[in-house]
Amino acid sequence: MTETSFPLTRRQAIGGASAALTALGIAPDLVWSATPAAEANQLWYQAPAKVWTEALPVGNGRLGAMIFGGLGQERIQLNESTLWGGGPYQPVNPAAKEALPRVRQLIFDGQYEEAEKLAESDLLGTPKRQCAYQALGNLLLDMPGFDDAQATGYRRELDLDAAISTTRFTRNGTQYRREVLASHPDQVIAIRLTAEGPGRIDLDCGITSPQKRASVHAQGTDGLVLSGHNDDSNGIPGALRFEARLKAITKGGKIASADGKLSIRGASEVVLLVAMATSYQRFDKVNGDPTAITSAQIIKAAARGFVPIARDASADHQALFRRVAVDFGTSPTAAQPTDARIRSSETSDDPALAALYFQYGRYLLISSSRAGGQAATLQGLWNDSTNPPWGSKYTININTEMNYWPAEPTNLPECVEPLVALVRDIAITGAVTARKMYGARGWVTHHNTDLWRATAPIDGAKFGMWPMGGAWLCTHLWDHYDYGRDKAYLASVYPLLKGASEFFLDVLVKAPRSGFLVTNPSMSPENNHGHGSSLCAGPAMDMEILRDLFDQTAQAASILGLDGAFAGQLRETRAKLAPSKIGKAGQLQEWQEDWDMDAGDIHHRHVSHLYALFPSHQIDIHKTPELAAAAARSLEIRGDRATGWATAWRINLWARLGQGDHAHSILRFLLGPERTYPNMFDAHPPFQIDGNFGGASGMTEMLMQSLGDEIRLLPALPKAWPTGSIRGLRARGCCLVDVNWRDGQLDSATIRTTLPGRRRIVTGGASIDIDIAPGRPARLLGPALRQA
Ligand code: FUC
Repeated sequence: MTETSFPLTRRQAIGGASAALTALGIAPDLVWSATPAAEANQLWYQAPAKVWTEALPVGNGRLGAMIFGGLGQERIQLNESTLWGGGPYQPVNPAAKEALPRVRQLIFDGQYEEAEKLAESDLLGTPKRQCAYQALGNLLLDMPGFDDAQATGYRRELDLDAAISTTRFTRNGTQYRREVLASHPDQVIAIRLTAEGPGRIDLDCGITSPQKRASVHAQGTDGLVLSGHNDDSNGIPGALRFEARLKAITKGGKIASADGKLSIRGASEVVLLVAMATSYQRFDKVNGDPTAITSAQIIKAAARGFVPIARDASADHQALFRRVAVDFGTSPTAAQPTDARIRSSETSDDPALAALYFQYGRYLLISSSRAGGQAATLQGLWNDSTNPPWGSKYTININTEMNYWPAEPTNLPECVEPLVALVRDIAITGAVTARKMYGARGWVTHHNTDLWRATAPIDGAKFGMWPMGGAWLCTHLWDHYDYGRDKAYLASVYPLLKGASEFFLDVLVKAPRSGFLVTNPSMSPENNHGHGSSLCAGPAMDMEILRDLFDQTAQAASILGLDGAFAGQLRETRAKLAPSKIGKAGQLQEWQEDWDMDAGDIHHRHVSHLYALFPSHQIDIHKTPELAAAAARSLEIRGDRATGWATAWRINLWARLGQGDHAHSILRFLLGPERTYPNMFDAHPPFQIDGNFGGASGMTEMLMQSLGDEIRLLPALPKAWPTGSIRGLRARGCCLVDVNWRDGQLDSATIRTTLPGRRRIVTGGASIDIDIAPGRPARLLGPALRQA
């Protein structure tokens, strides 16, 4: 490899990847390292982005950039994950504790409208809204005198494997190239502009910001600094300082600065390094020094230069990305630009587009959720507004959880770390909410949280009065253990599980008619049951989440040899929770009463009561066939088409029901132009990233499911993917799974593990019990399943 060449050669990329794996404590032999065909992992286009949902995302978990690929003017929109509105606050409503028994009674008396009114005035947090994630700025690159009409041979692309976006075009016989990446090791956005031949690059470079309290100044002749202060939000004073620092490194030509802009003339190559930081340190601590942070990062990155930065950034990304490789088959449209394929995907099947969407989901998770940083928001990391839809925050009645559905099975467990860190925070702030608003032990979070880890109910009683957000997130803490079986990690999260359980031991109440224990007030998110409100007691989803929470907490206690009496109390309480019921339409009942057909919208996007089927395993086609049939009936009533995330949830559910063709028909809708923007971002609409992650999870569930020590291969393989393979999926209990299929049946599979023991492998009607151990992978041959 020469000094300036990039991307990497195959061997160098894998070498870098395995070194990075070792640093992560992961044995390289447990990782399937693919060297994918470049084009199979690329999004590409023949014209610049006109709007933001055509621009291409790069991210390192903290710094994000959206690249438009403009000709005469390039816009690179910038994000930093801790730039939110407002500052530390505690939204406890002191009136809540006194009003709570009255709201409960109104609900038990069937006075739902009155209950909602009282909850609205006395139970919601103060303020009633949380703070928003916000855009930081834009890097604008102008090529003076450039006439777009002169350009030929235009192509822009995002390489999901190299994690680099490249724009190429020719003008007056000169080929121009721009590469943009977000480096995790070097914590900068790095941009390189090159042109064939000497001295061909003329460039004016500026930074703008939508933030009201921001200003730009030049630093010497080759640097720009954007500094500012975040805004107030819902009456919460802005408490953050932020800074973006740019340095230009040129080869040849001249560089000068004036009026907060850099002007470069006659250069052969330009490298731009951008560092960004805020003063955020924790939800209650905002005294970081963004000037010191960005200065140090720029000095270090500038000393390294573009090629080492790019090489290390790709190797770091590939250590995660290359663990899974997929082939769902090809199609005649596979050679077309990505936007054309999306446009035609509903009418002409494109299995390779589905594979690209799957890998894009993994790319987006790696790019938006890295250890030490913030969890992926409603828009992951990418947001060009100061007032984005739903604040681009954490909606935890489905959306944040969905973001992390693909993380464990598609072999990205490190990306879950920011979610675990978020739960550690909300267990602290949520303990105050539990004590002051409910008079309860433990901790609670409702349907949203933000950078400041607010945990009170918000937005309106009919959306926010749902105390289960923290409990649902706890199931992700358990899953992280169940996949990796690391007891030290389990010990570190056990107090969070225990605290979440304690809250419910204190607030569950006996339903007067049935005598079962229920939550009250609560709701089945965010569905109006048709009797005056969404507020109710003991919706099916709450009972299902609590069964998992209590089971998993008790199991954690027993694995850790702790709290025997407490675990016993959880088991006793679990037995008193209201059970699942089948209603008059043959459906799984969403509420204690058989109200499903009275609901305000029987096609509602939320399918909360089906949590028991997916993501939970409480309902299972083999183990609880009657409930599974009722869940299928509920799904039929709801219908297949919904908003982005809700469509994606339906794919996962039909996959759990073993209905591959049904799951696939919904997937085609998700991949089509109504639910996928040209840049492959999910359309809620507007853009919300959960559908991307939920879609990747749905495809995983079609090909492999794991439950305890059982691994199901091809449980919902659609006819549209007759032959293919997937390598490197992760199953519960430290297993890695490669599957090849042919003519719609299992051809062969390999199961590897770091944890010796017996596993049951199931496919079609066949099953086999095998003993596997580290270094002794099992190779199975299909379709009848025998050991090779
Ligand atoms: C919930 C959903 C909406 C949207 C919002 C962010 O309120 O019901 O569809 O996803 O979260």
